[in-house]
Amino acid sequence: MTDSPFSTQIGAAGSMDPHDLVDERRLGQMAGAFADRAAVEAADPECVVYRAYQSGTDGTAEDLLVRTTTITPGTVGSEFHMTKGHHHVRDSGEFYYGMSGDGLVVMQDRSGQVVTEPMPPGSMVYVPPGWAHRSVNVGREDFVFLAVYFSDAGHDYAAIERSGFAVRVLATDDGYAVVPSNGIEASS
Ligand code: M6P
Ligand code: ZN
Repeated sequence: MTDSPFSTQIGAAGSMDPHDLVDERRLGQMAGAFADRAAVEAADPECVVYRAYQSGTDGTAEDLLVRTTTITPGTVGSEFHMTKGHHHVRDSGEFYYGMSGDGLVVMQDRSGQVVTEPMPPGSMVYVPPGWAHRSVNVGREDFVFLAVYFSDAGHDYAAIERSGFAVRVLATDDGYAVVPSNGIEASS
């Protein structure tokens, strides 16, 4: 819990100074998120897929957290680098703000309905309560975004690890395509 007012300086590349924690996710830690098993095995497990800086720590329902996430550019097979994706343990909303690079947010409610929203610099996306969310770097540079959510929201990865999102975001000759996951071999 953060019990005093504070401020932090956010850099263009997503750094936060000061910050309370840095979370770095490497490919080897999220191999199951990507569909192409052979591509995962051929890739460097130490490759950093994203890095997040956070201010404020998990605390009471009244507290908010702010977090920047920088997703590196790249693909695993033809699937773009992305976050694992999660529901909140306590259904609650989240604001995303696109800072730099080309991103896309994939959101899916518990009935399976999917909505994707591009997140160019300056855009704000609202993730309503009950919608799982995953961010994808669909560009060639770092994709940096800022997130604000309740500090007691919690990350529930289990449902996404079990059945995944209904769509995947793949690289194409002229950008990206959002395609149904059906028929794409899942690696977990
Ligand atoms: C955003 C927020 C964080 C989340 C991070 C990475 O910054 O939604 O809560 O941890 O993205 O997403 P994930 O944990 O699903 O990999
Ligand atoms: Zn969230």
